[in-house]
Amino acid sequence: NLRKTYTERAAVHPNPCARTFLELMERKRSNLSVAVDVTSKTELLEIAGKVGPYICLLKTHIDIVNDFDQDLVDQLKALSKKHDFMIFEDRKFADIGNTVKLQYGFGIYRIASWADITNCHSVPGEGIISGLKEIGLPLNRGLLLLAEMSSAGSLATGAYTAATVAMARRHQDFVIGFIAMRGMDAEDEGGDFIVMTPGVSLDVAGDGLGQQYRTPREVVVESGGDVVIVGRGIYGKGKNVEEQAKRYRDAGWEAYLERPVPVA
Ligand code: UP6
Repeated sequence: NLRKTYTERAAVHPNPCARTFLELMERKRSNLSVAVDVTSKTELLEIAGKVGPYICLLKTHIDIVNDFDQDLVDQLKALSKKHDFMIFEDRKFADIGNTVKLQYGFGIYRIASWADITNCHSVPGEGIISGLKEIGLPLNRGLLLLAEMSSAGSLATGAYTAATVAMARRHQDFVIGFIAMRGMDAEDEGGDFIVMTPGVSLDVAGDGLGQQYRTPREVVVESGGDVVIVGRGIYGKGKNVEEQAKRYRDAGWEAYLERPVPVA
């Protein structure tokens, strides 16, 4: 996967959600996802509007928004149409299949009704995927599994990561990729998974709360990630959001173009 272009991967990808996303990245020349972790609707919409032209994917934590309402969802969807990006609710589901099904489809947020992509931990076992799939598959949604995490001391390593990749391989109709710190090529004999990597900054190494940052080049060229996820590096204190979004978009895309090309 590392050596193929997004377009080449899209052309043969069996999963419609993955295909749509890979095509979007190439069309927009962006492998940047912005993690908009702010607590007001106004701020969320303002940042989404500013980064919209530069991103392939808007990542939300919808449960941190104080004044969440259906209008926020409607406006986010309108922005995603206007600027051509997809929406990823970073819900990190972690319960039994029946419970996550309810959390995904119901409640105040009704995540499945608007988020193209969501994610879950593999710690409960495969039932979590089956539960989410019952809601998401008929809607053409995609799921990412957390195979690794960016935070210091993460327990998602080694055998846990390998078992997570094996789980994904058994659910390729719904699982489109991973949250991981590197390409999962070694483990994914057969199947094409999109690796999205958080913990990305061009300026700082950490946040004092366990987050660990690497550059887009380290993530994409050296480690084989596909999508760089950037949060505070773009909208943190004193930052010009548009300037930073453009800067990270350029850095991510340059890294993608620099990746090794096929020999044969
Ligand atoms: N995130 C990580 N590391 C992971 C998984 N997810 O940082 O292993 C998410 C966080 C946050 C974003 O929940 O929304 O990615 C990173 O934001 P930052 O760039 O501001 O640190």
